[in-house]
Amino acid sequence: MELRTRPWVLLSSLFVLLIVAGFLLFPLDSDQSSQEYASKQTATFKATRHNIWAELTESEAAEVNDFIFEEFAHLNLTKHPKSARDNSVFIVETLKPNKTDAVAYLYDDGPSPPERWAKAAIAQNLEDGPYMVYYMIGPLPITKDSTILPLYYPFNSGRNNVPNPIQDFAAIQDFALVMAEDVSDITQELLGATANREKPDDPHGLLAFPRGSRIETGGFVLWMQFYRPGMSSGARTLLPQGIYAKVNATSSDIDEWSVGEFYYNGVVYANAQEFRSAVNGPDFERTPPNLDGSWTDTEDFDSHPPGRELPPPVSVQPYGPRYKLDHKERFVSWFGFEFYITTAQATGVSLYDIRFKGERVMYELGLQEAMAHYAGDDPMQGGLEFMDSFFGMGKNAFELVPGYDCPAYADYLDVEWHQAYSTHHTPNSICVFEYTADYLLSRHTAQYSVTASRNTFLTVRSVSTVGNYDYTIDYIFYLDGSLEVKVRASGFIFGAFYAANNTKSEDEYGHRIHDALSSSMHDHVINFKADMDVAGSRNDLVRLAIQPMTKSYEWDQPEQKKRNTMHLVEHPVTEEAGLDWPKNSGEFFLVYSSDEKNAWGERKGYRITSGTGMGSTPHLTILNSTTLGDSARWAEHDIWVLKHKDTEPRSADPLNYFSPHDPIINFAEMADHESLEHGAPDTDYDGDLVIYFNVGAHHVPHSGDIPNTLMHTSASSVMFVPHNFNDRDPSRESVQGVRLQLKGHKSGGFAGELAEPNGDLRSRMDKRSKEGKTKARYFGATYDKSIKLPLEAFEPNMEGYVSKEHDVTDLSYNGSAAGVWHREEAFGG
Ligand SMILES: [Cu+2]
Repeated sequence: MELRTRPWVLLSSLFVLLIVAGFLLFPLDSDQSSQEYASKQTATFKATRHNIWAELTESEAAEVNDFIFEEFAHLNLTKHPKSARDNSVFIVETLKPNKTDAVAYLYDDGPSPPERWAKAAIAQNLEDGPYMVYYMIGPLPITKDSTILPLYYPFNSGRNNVPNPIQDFAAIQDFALVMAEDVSDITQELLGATANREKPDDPHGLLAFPRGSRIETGGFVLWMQFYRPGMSSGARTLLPQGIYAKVNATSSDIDEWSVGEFYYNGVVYANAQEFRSAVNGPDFERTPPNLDGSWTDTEDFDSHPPGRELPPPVSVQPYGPRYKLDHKERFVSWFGFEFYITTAQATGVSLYDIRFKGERVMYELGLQEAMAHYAGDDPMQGGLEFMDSFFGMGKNAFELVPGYDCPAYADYLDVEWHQAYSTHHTPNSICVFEYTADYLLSRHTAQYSVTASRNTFLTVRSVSTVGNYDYTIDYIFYLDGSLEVKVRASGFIFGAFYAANNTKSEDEYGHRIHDALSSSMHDHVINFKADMDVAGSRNDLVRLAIQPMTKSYEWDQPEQKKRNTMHLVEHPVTEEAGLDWPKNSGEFFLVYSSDEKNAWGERKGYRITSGTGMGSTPHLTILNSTTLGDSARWAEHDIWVLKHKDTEPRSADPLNYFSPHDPIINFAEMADHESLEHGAPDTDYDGDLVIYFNVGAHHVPHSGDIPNTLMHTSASSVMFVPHNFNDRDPSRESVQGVRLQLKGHKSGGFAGELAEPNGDLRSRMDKRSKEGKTKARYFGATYDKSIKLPLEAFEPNMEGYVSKEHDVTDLSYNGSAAGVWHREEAFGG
């Protein structure tokens, strides 16, 4: 995605950043289209309760904004701030109700919904400068009883604010431009290009982007690197230019900032003049430039290998959806699963009150933070790290491409969010659809019969595009009660400049993937919260180890004195802890109900396991990251178990990015080894557990990541799998499939033990079928009527595709969680 830049914007970001319909099928031979069928379903299907987590409506947001304006008149709030020195309301959104209040409404009969409150982040100048300050506003709707309170309780720092280190965004942009112009003779000499003040995105010009690094002593040190802006595909993160400038930004007054050292081809120069002298000297060692070209194009429109003349197979949904969707309450019901969908600006989609066949499974499931942490021996990659909630995984969940992001038949949901006094409407940014896998859920061949059950699942999908990466985030539900959280990444990598004539350490941090580009290793660690309530909120986490042992059995005597074998050993997890996936998958992490058992006397449980994708889901390789400080301690282990507390609703906050060494939420202080013991008379803990877990990848991009990283191999997931939760496989009652009775009524024996020595299964099936003796008995409905499908069922017509509302967020610092300056006002655009 190309950034939206202004002509005068050289620096598209401070922190970098970036760069980084469902029409349905019409059975034409039927009076009732599936769309009509679906809309009738929708019209009649109602959630039993309100979606108490729903995002503020536009009118609620306006009401909250007006209320703050009146109540906080002393702050001189402006609707069009020109810099961080102006006070303004940045965002308003729903303050999700405390679980303690919500569960009474959800699970007890009678109580009314919990009070509805809003949360606001106000850009506010305190005594020592600009801050982002959190408040809570409510109850809603606004009445004379409503109030505004500082919002402290979700933040274990004890603060409700974070200093905003950037005082004047426009001035920083200008600072970068002046720096670039001061060395234009050098960039012309080495790169054949200069910054273009009149046209910063000139593909033949240069941009300079900084990597902000909050240092422990306060203030910033910025390293800026030159980039080419990219041509047709805007591949600027593939176009680092290998000239870096250090900016001393420790003062909050930009007038006191200065450009210091330069870095090129492994050499540090004390200042621009020393760099210039070296460039003009006889012994200067150049390195080849990193030029744009067709190698960064994301598409090849011209190649025609055999087969490309035909489009590929697609999935269709001939008779309409089988899930029920209450659009208003964002409530979904599908074969025993029920849940509510909501969104937040920072974190995107969350699901609440997930039940399976009427029993509670999870109270909450949702993204907390998406981090990418790089390593390298240059000043940019060496300290580069992104936490994408800062830019907004929800705000940047753009419209989905129908028929591509989701099947043509998917249902879509719109998202609204409220920032700087306006409501942004992103249409079709969440899709819901059923899909049938290309492999079966179960099959069994017996001597006289074969049975096959389709694996049909339900997916809730969104795609968050933050800078250079597109993250596809799926919540997947299976007929047996399993849930999966899966993230796939695509887009341009954030590459490093490869000094091709330098013999030192480039290959230590990645592979050379073009003339002067290194693939730049990095870890993606993406944190989710799963507030598990397995058959109720009282739960226990146990590690069920599969262990080798040597044992003597009485029945083995006297022939076998000792037998080498294995067994199960249960290790209860008795305090808050971070766990890593065990070696050889040698342990099951099980969340058991403390109270509820199945028919066999076994505790009802769900297993948490690294799911499908490329290898086990990772945690951060870097130990005690210098860049991250205390801002993302959740990245240090694979899964975490914590006590549920209303005062710890999230593992992270977007503003952690601003103060990594003193974050507003420090996860390490949440996961602080408190006892999980419950049930004894002297404990007051109720046994309600929260799990945090990570997905992601150790990403070592290779030549195949050019132009874009591919989703099928950048995928990872965590699954929650019923473990004695039911008395037997619950998918039997809902699955669709067929049993073929091959011979008579019997079904005993194994397929290999053939009664007819010469007949293999297939030939017998064929023979019986010809003789009309094979009986096919279906479970679940069958396709019993052929229909004509319109072309749109295969390929939505997107000629002239326009979204009036499509709002590509500015991913610069200005579009981040702390960017509060009104662009038009500030820059006259
Ligand atoms: Cu990556």
